[in-house]
Amino acid sequence: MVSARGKSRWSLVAIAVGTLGGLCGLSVPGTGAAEKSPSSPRGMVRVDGGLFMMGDLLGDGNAGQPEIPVHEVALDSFYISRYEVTVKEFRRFVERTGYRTSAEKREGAYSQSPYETHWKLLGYTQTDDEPVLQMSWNDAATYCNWLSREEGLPPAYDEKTGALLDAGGGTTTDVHKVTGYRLPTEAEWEFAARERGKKVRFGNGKNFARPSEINFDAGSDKYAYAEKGISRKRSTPVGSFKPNALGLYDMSGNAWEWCTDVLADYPAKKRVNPYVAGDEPRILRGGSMGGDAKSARVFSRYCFGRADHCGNSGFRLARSDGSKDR
Ligand SMILES: [Ca+2]
Repeated sequence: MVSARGKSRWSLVAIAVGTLGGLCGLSVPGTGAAEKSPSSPRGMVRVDGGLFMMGDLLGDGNAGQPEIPVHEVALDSFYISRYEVTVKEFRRFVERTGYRTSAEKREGAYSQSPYETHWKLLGYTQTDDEPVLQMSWNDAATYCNWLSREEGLPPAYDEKTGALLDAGGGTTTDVHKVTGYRLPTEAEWEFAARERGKKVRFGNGKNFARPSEINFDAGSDKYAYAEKGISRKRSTPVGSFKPNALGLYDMSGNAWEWCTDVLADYPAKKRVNPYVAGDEPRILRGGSMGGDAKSARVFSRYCFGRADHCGNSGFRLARSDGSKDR
């Protein structure tokens, strides 16, 4: 479990990033809306399991952020969505259920910012194929459960506690006993973003960030591993930029992506299919349109409470494979 001191430190990180996220509610000229979007239905990529060294292998992380110690992780195979969940997909869920998001219910942090928005009111107009934003972890988990039920699968989450559920509806900490749609674990997310654990800095398989290749805030040139350029401060259609070697789009940048885990400091010892249970805060990965290149690194970790949300927060889906083949 994370220490009280650790929680305090992370709360400050979350607040700083949340403030940044609020800036994305500003209306600014869009630049990526006309770029190509996926023509085929959204699908998932099977990621073969394996061993990798999780954590900041390149030494770029903030001293106070626990991207280290680098430690060995073994993962079984899993599925992860090629794209972030889109406005169109989320709207279908809302139209069929009448669901109201945390932001619409004024739950969680950041809904009271000067740029108060929700997924239908962002301060700029999104197309249907842009990532749904202002998502809380609770919103993402509820969407996962709805989609599971739509397809006749057992729901993955207890929506009250945020706990994972196995196929029989019992609470589990073994992610591979979860049958329905869920969020990726933090380890799965990093493994997939790093093309099955390669030593790369960004989720498109590259070590240098260009705003023509990743939707991040490139308005400053603070880092040697990023090109200074445009700060869109808005989403781009999912799949606007080249994917990584696994065929995954926007693993760095665009929407910031919720993971299923609760925050904890990394241990030094090896972990197998790691999943950190608990209440909150929950992990976000990959940086976003409103974050700088440092936050878009595949190693970068942030967190919010379960009902918190901001103009950058979205998600993508995962499923367990069920086989033990690492
Ligand atoms: Ca993303």
